Amino acid sequence: MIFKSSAPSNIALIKYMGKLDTANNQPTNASFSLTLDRLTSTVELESDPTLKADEWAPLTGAGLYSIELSEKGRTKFLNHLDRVRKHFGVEGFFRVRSANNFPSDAGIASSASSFAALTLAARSAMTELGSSRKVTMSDLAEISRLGSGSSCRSFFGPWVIWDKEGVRPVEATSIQIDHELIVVDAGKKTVSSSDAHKRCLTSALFQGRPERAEKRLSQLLGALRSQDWQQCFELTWSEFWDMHALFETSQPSFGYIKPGTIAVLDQVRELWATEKDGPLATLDAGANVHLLWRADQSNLKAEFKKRSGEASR
Ligand code: 2P0
Repeated sequence: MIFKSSAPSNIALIKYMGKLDTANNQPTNASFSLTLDRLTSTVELESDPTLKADEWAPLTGAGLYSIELSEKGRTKFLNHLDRVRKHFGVEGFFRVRSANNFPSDAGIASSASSFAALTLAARSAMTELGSSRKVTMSDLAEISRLGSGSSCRSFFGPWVIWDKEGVRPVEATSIQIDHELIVVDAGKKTVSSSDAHKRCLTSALFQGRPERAEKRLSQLLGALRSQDWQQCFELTWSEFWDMHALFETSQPSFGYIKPGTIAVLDQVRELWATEKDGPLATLDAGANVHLLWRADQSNLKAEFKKRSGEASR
């Protein structure tokens, strides 16, 4: 029997960075994200009574780009499957296959979508294979969080808060968003997100970080509700710099920002300066720039593209 599920990625505007409890992915502060419905991971579980352990392989198929997982990545992924299996109290092993609908060199982290898709596929499998345990979407998000923190936000959308009370969708704004990713560097990260969570705690700037993130979250929700786009831009901008400053001031320091990142950010700020309007910009734990345009900004987006093309000539 084969069980297949897909789940979307998400981009945080207020970042989950720093854990109170590493084993449980308990965050030091609330985070807030936009679910990226067009960027998905698909996981397939094949139940096979002859297997002596779970196995992982890339999934192939139309519209899919296969993933290559490191040994560490496979172990983390299969450990999560085991966690879900134990939760549902079902026996038996699976052949696990996974892929994304975007190329792995597109610079998009697929941990959130992959773990969410694995949790959903595993739930289907366990239910079909005899578990009578009932779970809500919130329960599944909580289980998924234990595998990879940011994945819990992928169970809802479009806007999602993850805080001390759990993870839930929030009616942040009626503004329609057009997400664009500017790929600056598609190479592999030298410091994984999980390590970044640990190392940022060594920064002197970590003092006050949870309070700054919480304050910014409440300000950003206010700005989104009142449709004060410029304020949304300023808050989102400060937030990603806050996170990257933690990286750069860790002991020892590390960083993801590349010259190309700065060039794109300069162009964004230039657009805001000349047009008094522009996209929200944010960075993940990587060099690539995520831009959030309002749906009514298509002309401005075209102008930005034209200017960026001219600047890179
Ligand atoms: C986020 N990131 O809020 C932040 C911002 C990256 C930068 O959550 O260790 O893969 O699996 O819980 O979720 C990436 O970290 O880390 C992340 P684990 P995860 O999206």
